[in-house]
Amino acid sequence: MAGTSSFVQKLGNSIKKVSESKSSSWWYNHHMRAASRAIFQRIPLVDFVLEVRDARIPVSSAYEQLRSFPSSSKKIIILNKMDLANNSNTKEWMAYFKEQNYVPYAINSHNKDNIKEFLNFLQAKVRDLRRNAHLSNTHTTSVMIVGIPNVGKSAFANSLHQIGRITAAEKGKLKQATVSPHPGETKNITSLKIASHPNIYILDTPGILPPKIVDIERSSKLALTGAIADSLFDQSELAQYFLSILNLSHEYKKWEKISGELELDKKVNQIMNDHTQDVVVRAVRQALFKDISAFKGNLDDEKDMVQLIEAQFTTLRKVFNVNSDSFEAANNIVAGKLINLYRTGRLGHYTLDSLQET
Ligand SMILES: Nc1nc2c(ncn2[C@@H]2O[C@H](COP(=O)(O)OP(=O)(O)OP(=O)(O)O)[C@@H](O)[C@H]2O)c(=O)[nH]1
Ligand SMILES: [Mg+2]
Repeated sequence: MAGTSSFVQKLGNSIKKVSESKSSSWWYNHHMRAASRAIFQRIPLVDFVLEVRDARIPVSSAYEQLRSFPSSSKKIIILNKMDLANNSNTKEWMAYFKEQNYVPYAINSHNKDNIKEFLNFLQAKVRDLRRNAHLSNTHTTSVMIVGIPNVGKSAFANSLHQIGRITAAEKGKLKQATVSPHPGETKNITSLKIASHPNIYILDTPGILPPKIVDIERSSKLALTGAIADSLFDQSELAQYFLSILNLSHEYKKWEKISGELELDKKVNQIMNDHTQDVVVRAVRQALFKDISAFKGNLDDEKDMVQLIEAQFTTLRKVFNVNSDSFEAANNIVAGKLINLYRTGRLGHYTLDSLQET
């Protein structure tokens, strides 16, 4: 997309440089290699594979190791974090995957009703399997969750376990998978029970990225959604890339009604006295709306986009009340705060993979 491409290039090249600075890729270390092998060996043994992807990047978050695995009714594509993606884009992606003969399912792992519906769907699949394969009533079904890091595999597994049809005693006894905002949290394959009579077990697995990601745009999207560790590249570059997306979207227009409510200085004072996130979110939205609306340049022109983003950083330093001796350090703090708001869905809903480009 014109207007975002220079930011994609900058961020993507930074990520590429880090990955090439080590003899083997920094994200594909020996832990990942071992986990990848263990997962691959188990795939033929399980009854279902749930490939968890990020609904914001339905293609860029594909688990490449599954490519050599034949597409079958055994595999279900989960578009998780649907609450963070653009709703109508998710519907279009669902239709696309169905057309391609995949079985897709969009999920918000934090939503109980959503998880309940998915459990019903999965149990119907399990019943079909048992009938078609003439399995005995005592057959235990195993379902493996796979995917790239940080797409919400463990959160999904935990929710299925918590909502699952097992006794309270079993829930109390059984362990939980660790969930974290940072990629690479899960290190081992963990089994969680999600249904009894007949038993269904779910296997949570470590997130795996391919050893090399050659596509610069793809690595930028993976970085923005949180699949690649933040410590490995410049947070300002990431925030600039996000702002270039926000500035070209329609999301900020929804913030018009809050734009005239309070002057920025008063707002900053209020933030200093009130640390609830709501006030900060409103102030950030208001500031971004004002800057974009007042901007007279052409946002398809990269120079103009750079100028707007510089102005937005200046405003955001005030909104977040960041004072630092170094300009660079201040911008990094602003970037970290902005990215955190984006990743928790408080700065709009964006689907970064475009169906038209597929
Ligand atoms: N908004 C939203 N956040 C989610 C959802 N699912 C998971 N998360 C969050 O995403 C982050 C990553 O979740 P995890 O379950 O640890 O991800 P993972 O895929 O297991 O990550 P690795 O173990 O590193 O491969 C956490 O902060 C979760 O709370 C969802 O459906 N919506
Ligand atoms: Mg995990």
